[in-house]
Amino acid sequence: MAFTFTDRHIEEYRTQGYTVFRRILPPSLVADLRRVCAEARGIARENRGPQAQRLQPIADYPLDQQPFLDYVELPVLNDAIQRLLSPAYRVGGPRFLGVLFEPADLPWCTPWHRDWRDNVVGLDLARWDRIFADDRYLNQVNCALYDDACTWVVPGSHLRRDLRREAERFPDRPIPGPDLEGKSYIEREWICREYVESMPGARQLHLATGDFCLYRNSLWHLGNYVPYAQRATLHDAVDTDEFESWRTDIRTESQQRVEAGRGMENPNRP
Ligand SMILES: O=C(O)CCC(=O)C(=O)O
Ligand SMILES: [Fe+2]
Repeated sequence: MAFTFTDRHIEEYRTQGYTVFRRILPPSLVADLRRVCAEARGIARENRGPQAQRLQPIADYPLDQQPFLDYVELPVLNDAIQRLLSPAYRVGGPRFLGVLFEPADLPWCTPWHRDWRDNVVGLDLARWDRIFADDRYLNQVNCALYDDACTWVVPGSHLRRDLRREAERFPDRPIPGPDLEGKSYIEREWICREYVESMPGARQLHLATGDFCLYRNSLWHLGNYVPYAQRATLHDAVDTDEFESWRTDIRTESQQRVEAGRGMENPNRP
């Protein structure tokens, strides 16, 4: 059935921190995007090795940009985003957008995190704290070109700071991922799964081909990856002027704080 926008999308986005526009991409666009993303996977692995998680932003690479522009301009998608939020919101597009891939060799997962708070080196945490519950900021997209069950979230956590049980589970900063050193393929798969499920309230997102998930990246979330599950998932923003200029300011400020030796409590990923 063709995608239709409903009030349920609004309610999910507000209360759970994410909603899925099921099968919103038409099959012809999925086919075009798959073709160009297969090339993107090759570039990502050439540049960053077999375990590369992503290529981003797509505009920086010698790829056919047209399928990504077709995605940005898709009328049904823009209509749904504007009904959910307002006409001030737009799809990020190639200058922002990346593609997430499966690893070639071994399972791994990211640490549990809230984006920006936990993975921007030098960030002044007060800057994140001031905007984390404001819908104009921190809207992120995973749009699946193959069925994708990599992402896990704690629904509703976008509305609040950490609960005591979450702080008790992850007392250290930066938040550690699982220790996979020297482990075999299957051991890594098991250890990651245990790590993922150790977060109270964790829920697995199941996206099917053509699904567009819009989520607050202030949610507790992570990505859990196995080489046998082929993945090409567009990773984008739903952007606003406010979020765009906040990102620019934060990058400059964080860089300055690093140079001054401050704000090192949150560098999950250097
Ligand atoms: O792979 C995913 O779906 C999530 C990745 C993620 O959260 C990140 O890299 O910050
Ligand atoms: Fe993230």
